[in-house]
Amino acid sequence: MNEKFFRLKTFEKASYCRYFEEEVIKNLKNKNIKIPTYVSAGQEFIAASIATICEDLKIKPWIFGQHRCHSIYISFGGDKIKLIDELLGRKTGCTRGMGGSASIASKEIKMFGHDGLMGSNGPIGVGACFATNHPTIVFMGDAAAEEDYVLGGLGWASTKNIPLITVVEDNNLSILTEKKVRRNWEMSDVAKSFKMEGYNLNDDPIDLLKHSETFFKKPCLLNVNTNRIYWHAGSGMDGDKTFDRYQEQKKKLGEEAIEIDKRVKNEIEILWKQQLEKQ
Ligand SMILES: Cc1ncc(C[n+]2csc(CCOP(=O)(O)OP(=O)(O)O)c2C)c(N)n1
Repeated sequence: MNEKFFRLKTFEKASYCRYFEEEVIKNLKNKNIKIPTYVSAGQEFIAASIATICEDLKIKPWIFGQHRCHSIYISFGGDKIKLIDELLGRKTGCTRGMGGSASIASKEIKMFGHDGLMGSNGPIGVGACFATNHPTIVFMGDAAAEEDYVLGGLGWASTKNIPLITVVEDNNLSILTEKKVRRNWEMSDVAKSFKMEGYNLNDDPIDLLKHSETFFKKPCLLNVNTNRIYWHAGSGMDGDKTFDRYQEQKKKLGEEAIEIDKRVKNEIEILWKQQLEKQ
């Protein structure tokens, strides 16, 4: 895939995710959204890059996300109106207003909702992939990856050589506890010890593209270092010095990205306004 095309396509997806989340923050603050909400701003280049790669491969994977999954749903083509409605608790939401932010499911894009038990999507995704041999992606956080049942699933995936990608969105935090307090090991090494491909990389789209050669050919684990902008389940911020991949990519890509950014911001603001007026 042409590198510039890939970067711009990924940037456009990330842009939809970012402006969607900015509206989520506004609507949490003004209490239009009344449920616990997990915001993925800052981490959107992971799902955006992998979704762009899957489109290029013409593969529609099954997706097992965790609670912080708005960007996954949007990047893989989930209906944004249904997500707005879900967050507003409406029956027209993607999970009929019953799943909320943390359990987003979609038959259209084959995304399975999370049950709230951190890391449970790991072995469930492995089981689905093993039973069907359908290309599957499990997304989880760096804390979820520490759960024992995640490890059992990874061992099985490696032994059975199934078309599974496990993506650890490593924002270094479990709620507010840093990784260095919790453990002295890396998930990429754990994957290697299970004799599967294991990589430790950044959320720069090109880094992700470079590690995509084995996607769905054999099981692999990507530990992707990233940054969360907003606090767990709320609208507090981790600090204004947090590295922001979105701003970095916008600067790097220049005029074309600025155009995309403006167009998408406008589109998303209108979408939210229209949905809110339907109340
Ligand atoms: C088995 C289990 N333990 C604890 C919790 C409470 N809990 C919910 S989210 C969370 C932190 C999740 O961190 P991580 O997996 O890194 O994802 P992030 O929120 O950073 O995206 C915790 C401890 C839970 N839901 N399930």
